[in-house]
Amino acid sequence: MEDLQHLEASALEKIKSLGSQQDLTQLRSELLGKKGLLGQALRSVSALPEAERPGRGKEINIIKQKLAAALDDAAKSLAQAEREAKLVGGRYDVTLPGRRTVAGYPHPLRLVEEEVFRCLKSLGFTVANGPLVEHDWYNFEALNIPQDHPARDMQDTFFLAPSVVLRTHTSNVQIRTMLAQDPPIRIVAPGMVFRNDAVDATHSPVFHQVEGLWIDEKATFGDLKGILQRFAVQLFGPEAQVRLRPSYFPFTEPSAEVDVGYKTSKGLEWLEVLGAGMVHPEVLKSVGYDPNKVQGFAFGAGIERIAMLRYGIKDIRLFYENDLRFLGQFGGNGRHAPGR
Ligand code: FA5
Repeated sequence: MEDLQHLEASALEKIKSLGSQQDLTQLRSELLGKKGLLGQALRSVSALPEAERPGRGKEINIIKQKLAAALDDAAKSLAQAEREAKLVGGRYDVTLPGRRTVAGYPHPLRLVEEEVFRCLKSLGFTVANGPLVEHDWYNFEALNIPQDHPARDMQDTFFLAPSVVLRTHTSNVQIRTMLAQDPPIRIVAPGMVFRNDAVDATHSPVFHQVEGLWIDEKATFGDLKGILQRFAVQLFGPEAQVRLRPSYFPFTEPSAEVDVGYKTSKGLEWLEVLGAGMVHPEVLKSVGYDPNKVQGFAFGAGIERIAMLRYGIKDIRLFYENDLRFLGQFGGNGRHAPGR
């Protein structure tokens, strides 16, 4: 009995003073392993008189459980102590300020697109999309631009096959939407468009447009002007002005080019940002609408041109060069600019 009490006390003492996980593994095997002290004690039970054996065996097992529990507790404390030691004194300096990850930021063209959506959604417009690779009929013919019509020269076209084009404008979505649903219609259709234009500071062969279309029984040119003015104010501030110049599009009559006026040190300057007009009766007929019953207007704006005006960017090519120093100036007021 006494020898068992001694064994327990000295084992607990050793457990308390353990310094590492390695020592703990060693001690666990010395005490509880097959050839360990408690194993030996159990084996020695058989040498005792039969009457003493059960009591002795029970005693040894109780001690075995106590020591196993004490070893488990010690393992947890050691692991915790080792983690803390690593953090404070080891490879990690917890007092160093954190390294900031550079968050992504929206592209300025995306920001403008979102602003346009915000303006038009509040007027009940919903977003519609259409294909970039388009059949000639949706891009031209249904928009009252027949084969050999001189108006096709206005939009130099990339042909993929004799009747398949990269869409030259987002107006194809007008046709697809009107074919798919009955009036009233109020959609805004953003996306990429393609033209065989030479690159310069204000032209790119791939650019973005956003199309608007409103068809119902009485949508008027006055409504169109009102929307465009609202559009200009939302995008360029309360002093922005809108100027409509008579123009020609085969799919609208009357048609207008719309310029936005903005203040510079030299006075008011104007930049053409969109084309617009009342949807031509021939277009309404081509989608099966009755021009005597419904009418409406459409407009198509160049996103790049709006972004150039809004942010004072002089060269359209900057949008596509992916220079992070340029792109980082727009999202979240430049807070995420690289290198900060
Ligand atoms: C059109 O594309 C007509 N579909 C717009 C329209 C829609 C008129 C609905 C009436 C009704 P336009 O070719 O003018 O029109 O182009 C529209 C806008 O796209 C221009 O005002 C300009 O802002 C922009 N744009 C045109 N060509 C380029 C180019 N190469 N690079 C960048 N922006 C361009």
